[in-house]
Amino acid sequence: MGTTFLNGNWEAFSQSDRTFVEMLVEAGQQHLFADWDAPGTADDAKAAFLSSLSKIDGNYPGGLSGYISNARKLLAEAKVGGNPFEGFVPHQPNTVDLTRFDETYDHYEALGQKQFSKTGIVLVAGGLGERLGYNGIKLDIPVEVIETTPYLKHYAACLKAMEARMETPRPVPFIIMVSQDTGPKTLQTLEQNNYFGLRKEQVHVLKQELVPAISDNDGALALKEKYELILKPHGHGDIHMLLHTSGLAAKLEKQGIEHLMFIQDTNGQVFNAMPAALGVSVEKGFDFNSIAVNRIPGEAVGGLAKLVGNGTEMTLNVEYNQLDPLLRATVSPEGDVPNEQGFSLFPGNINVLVVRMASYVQILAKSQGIIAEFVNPKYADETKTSFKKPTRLETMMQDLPKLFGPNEKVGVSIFNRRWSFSANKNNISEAAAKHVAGGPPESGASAESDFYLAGRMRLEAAGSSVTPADEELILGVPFTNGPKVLLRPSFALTLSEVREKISGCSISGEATLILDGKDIVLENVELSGSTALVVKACEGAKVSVKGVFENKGFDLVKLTSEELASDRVPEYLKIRGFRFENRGAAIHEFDQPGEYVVEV
Ligand code: UGB
Repeated sequence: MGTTFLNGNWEAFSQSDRTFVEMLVEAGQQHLFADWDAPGTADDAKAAFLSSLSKIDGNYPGGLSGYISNARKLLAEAKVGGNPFEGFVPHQPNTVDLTRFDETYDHYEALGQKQFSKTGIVLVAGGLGERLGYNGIKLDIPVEVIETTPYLKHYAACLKAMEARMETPRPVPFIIMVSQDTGPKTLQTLEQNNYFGLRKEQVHVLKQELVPAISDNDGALALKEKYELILKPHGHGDIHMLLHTSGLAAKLEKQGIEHLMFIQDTNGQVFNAMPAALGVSVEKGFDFNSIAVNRIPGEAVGGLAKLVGNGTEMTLNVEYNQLDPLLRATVSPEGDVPNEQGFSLFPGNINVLVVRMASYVQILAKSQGIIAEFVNPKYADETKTSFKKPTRLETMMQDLPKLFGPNEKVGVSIFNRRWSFSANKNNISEAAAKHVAGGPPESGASAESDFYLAGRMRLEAAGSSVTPADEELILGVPFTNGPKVLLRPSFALTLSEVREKISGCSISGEATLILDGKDIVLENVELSGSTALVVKACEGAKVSVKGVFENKGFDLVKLTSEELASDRVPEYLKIRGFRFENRGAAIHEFDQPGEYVVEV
């Protein structure tokens, strides 16, 4: 090949470098080498550039040439601007309503619990959380600040609790997807905390890589400067690729894992829904079960819809801005209209997914784990010939059913929203603005408020009397300061367990109840005012608690404007605007097996 554009560097290339560069030139990437300095100048930068290209080539199934040809195809489609749902008519998906705690809910929880030993948990945690603007990884942020439990610790505790409920305990595989932004800190947190009691071998950290940005419709890779590509995130759909290329999905299937549950980094509620969602997947034989919430028409949350047409049907997440026009163009001239309860027929996707391993592994093998990539170029003008800034291919984990055939079953399990989803994604001012606009704030304070709410919901399901404190606004974000109920996963993972362990209790106002340990039983316990009761029992410690407790408990202290601006105040407090101070909570800890009574 003609190598004059390489300005004499060709001679210095190894044979494998030559083959690689030839491949890139054939794929239309000659510009990457066009301005090269003569040999002797910037040789290290050239070598580093080639090695970064080669690393990217190795990471993507089909290599860089595959990435470039996928980009060209998708960019050509984007230019035409066709309707991705042409020929499809949206219908209500196949749903299971789990918004109420009734016999159906118990039934699915019981089924789900039996499935714990055949389930793995997949946590996608490669995102930086730019909307939150937190200096650090989101998994390190505490979901509550009475005991300051980081999200990762909470998730690990849920896995340990699943193991403790198996007939023959086995470690629950825990797959964590990280990125170059989150990887080192995630590993550091795991190491420093001894994997939060999990076995190191059960934790599989997979790293997603960035992909090259593309500067034109021909798939030209974009340069930041000479010898350096612009790289961008490829999206949370990378998890499918990594589970395939690492061989982990296939390996876990061989080890008897039948379901994987995919979760996000800051949704502390997700394990509330986990047992029942698993139960639904088992009983209904769903290959893909989307955990969803009721959604008000027009709400900025993707809607789950069964799309029927073109001789096929598929249940998919349709972004809210696409759903309404699709409805208007097909079955509903008024767009997305509410049902009698005020909800859309198309439940909201919260990106918690339960996937059946057998079909998943086959689909990964067929697709090499590249799940429905898409491109979203911002064109410079109507000719759509150039972009305002380089774009890239992206993929989303919820798009897996796009690869399903007629035999794969997709269903939707609808849960109470605040029970199953309350993420920490927005900084205080954005959260306050969202609240004013009538939407969920999804911030540190609202996530913490809902974390306590889930505890109250469990108590109520067990027949306790629960009277909440009034909701207040802290820096414009709603927060309910009680009762703050933390029934740790060790204590209960299902409603029936709470019923077995708690009877005749009453809790009100700004009181706090924290129970951590499998064998704690509460009978006729009363907590009111700001009273706090904390009981922790190790394995083998059986604790029976009775009586009317009274103390000053935990006091909510709002941060002053000086504290909010101070470097000495931890950022995890500043993102919520308050902290708690212990003014005399009753704390009972039992770290030796035995039988104990706490009675006042
Ligand atoms: N994530 C990764 O692991 N890698 C990435 O490259 C990107 C993200 P965001 P997003 O909860 O309401 C999702 O940024 O993508 C992880 C759904 O697509 O918090 O804007 C990241 O660490 C959307 O349909 O959310 O939107 C985090 O754990 C809706 O459900 C997770 O992916 C929306 O979430 C989500 O990333 C929502």
